[in-house]
Amino acid sequence: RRVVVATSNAGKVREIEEALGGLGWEVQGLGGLPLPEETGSTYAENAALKACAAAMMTGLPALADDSGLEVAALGGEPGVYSARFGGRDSDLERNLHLLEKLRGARDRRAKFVSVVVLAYPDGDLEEYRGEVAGTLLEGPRGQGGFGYDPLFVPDGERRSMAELNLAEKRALGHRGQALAALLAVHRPGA
Ligand code: ITT
Repeated sequence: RRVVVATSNAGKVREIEEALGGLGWEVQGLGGLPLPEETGSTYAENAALKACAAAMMTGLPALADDSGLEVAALGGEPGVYSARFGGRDSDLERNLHLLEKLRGARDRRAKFVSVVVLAYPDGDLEEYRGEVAGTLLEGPRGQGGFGYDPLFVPDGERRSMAELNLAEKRALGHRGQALAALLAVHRPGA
């Protein structure tokens, strides 16, 4: 089956292709089509905005992910606003901003959340959610992944998310959990 991935984030594209490819899913990019502004106040709303827009524009089923990092010591921030945390423009600057905000903090617990929406051109929607709890390091480690991955160690793991390969991140991570739920619903014979 063919699906358009409605994201401008290359890291998400890699992870979604790795999770769905080879299981009979043909994943295609947005091909330069614009994504709507994320005006929602929840992951689910924003994921639906992106997926619906792409499904309308392409006439194909479209999949979007909206995700974020929720930091306990910051009352759950940056959460839905993770991509714009502190008004910083790059992953590196946002990671430095996060480290600065947490300087001296003893509570370094955080969780990643992902909501994946699969939208159809007729307006139908499916929603899947995944989460992973962990702790934040005092400095970055690893070259893989994207975003806050170099600062985040999932519970039960010693390596940061940026030290995991794609398959390992999928097995442990928030996006992998959401995509596994989607795959369970859509597996042949389900
Ligand atoms: P699209 O909206 O185009 O998909 P985006 O990067 O703007 O791309 P979001 O609005 O969902 O996506 O913002 C999520 C942000 O949360 C993302 O930019 C990262 O900073 C962070 N994030 C989400 N998933 C992550 C992951 O798996 N690893 C590290 N950081 C992640």
